[in-house]
Amino acid sequence: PRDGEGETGVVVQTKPKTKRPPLYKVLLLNDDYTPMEFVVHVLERFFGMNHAQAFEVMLTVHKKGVAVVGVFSHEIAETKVGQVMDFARRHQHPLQCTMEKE
Ligand code: TYC
Repeated sequence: PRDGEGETGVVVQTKPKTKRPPLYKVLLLNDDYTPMEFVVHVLERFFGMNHAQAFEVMLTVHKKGVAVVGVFSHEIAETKVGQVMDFARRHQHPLQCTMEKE
């Protein structure tokens, strides 16, 4: 019999099953129109970065096209994406923010 199976054909619990919830990366995408200062403000406002960190991450997105700006539970990641997309739309900037499973 396999580990934990005994002679009954029934698999009993082998591992303690405390599965951590999956995590999601929140990504910020570059574009040609959103002002740099606006992106810095977004990173400070929604991702708790200080000005220097925010400026650095903004420059990374500007140069590389995309960067991970945070890793969160599904619910928090969805909230962050929604907040950024809504804020950008209200200011008529084409800034894009997405999430993907880590
Ligand atoms: N590329 C933009 C510019 O030159 C700045 C920018 C940076 C836009 C990061 C979006 O996620 C972004 N004004």
